[in-house]
Amino acid sequence: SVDVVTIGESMVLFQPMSEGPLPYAPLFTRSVAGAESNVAIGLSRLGRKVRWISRLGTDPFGDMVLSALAGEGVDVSYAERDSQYPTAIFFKEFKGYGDPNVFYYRKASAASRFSPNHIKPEWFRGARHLHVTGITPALGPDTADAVKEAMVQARKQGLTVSFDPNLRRKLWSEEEARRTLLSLIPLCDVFLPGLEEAEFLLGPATEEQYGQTFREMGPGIVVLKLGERGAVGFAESGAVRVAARPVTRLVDTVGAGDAFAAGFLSVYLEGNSDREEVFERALQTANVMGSLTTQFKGDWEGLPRRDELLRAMSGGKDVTR
Ligand code: KDG
Repeated sequence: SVDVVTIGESMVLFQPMSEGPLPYAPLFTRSVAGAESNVAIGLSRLGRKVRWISRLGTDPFGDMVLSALAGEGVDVSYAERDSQYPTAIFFKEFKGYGDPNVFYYRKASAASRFSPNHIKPEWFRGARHLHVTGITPALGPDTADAVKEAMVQARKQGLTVSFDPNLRRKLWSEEEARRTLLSLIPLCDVFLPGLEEAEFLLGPATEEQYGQTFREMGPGIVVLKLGERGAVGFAESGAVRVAARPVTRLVDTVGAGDAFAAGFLSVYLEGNSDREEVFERALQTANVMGSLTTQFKGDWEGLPRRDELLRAMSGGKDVTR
């Protein structure tokens, strides 16, 4: 049995070895990334059993995605292959500061063909929690319905559900994004937007108003990610605010939100997150995870194992030799 099931597209990722404009980047390293599999890897490294599900082409890149995730201890046995549509790829472009640019080649990918009839009850059997994001609904004609179906089926089987809106403006129109993301919030127990995403969804308001409004839509827990200001969480017991862990060398911000989600969920799964000290520790863990992963190139390569996380959280030093 598994702790967490997550569903969403993973792609082969090409990262230029040099900084600067992509047309002049001659050499690339190759990795695998996708918001949901980033979360899966984060949780797996912290000792949780995670199942990742997506659709991949029957191409060599599909093999690559599977072996990368399996190598991180993630259960990939329910991933599906499609001989008609390929595995997606994407590129990052490092400008030497802040967020890298991202270029997707994922239209008509195998995962963009996800539809509600692909979602199977056995995916969730014996599991405790489902994590999904707002990327999948943006991918294809039936993917929003597929995500909704997954959330409904998971809840029917008693799983709790977390939802990260992960707004990707390159993938869909603002109106469609807003309408679809808002429609999924009532189906989750834990909602994890960034401050900008909250504003995108609800318009200008205070952090407290965002927390309250989203909670009124359904989720018992709402966590607003505030970047370098940390995070504020809203639950039955009230609001908890935690400061960010300072980032000592910012290399690649992509994947920080996924690391945050993995950190939060790793504590949430312990139970009792309605207790203030557990909720606070979940937020602190999330923050530290987010900051650790921005210090390395790649979405997830810099994610810590449990002992590394505990050391980072206690401010201890690594023993390296
Ligand atoms: O959260 C990180 C993701 O954005 C990245 O891995 C690529 O899944 C991806 C996406 O759709 O943007």
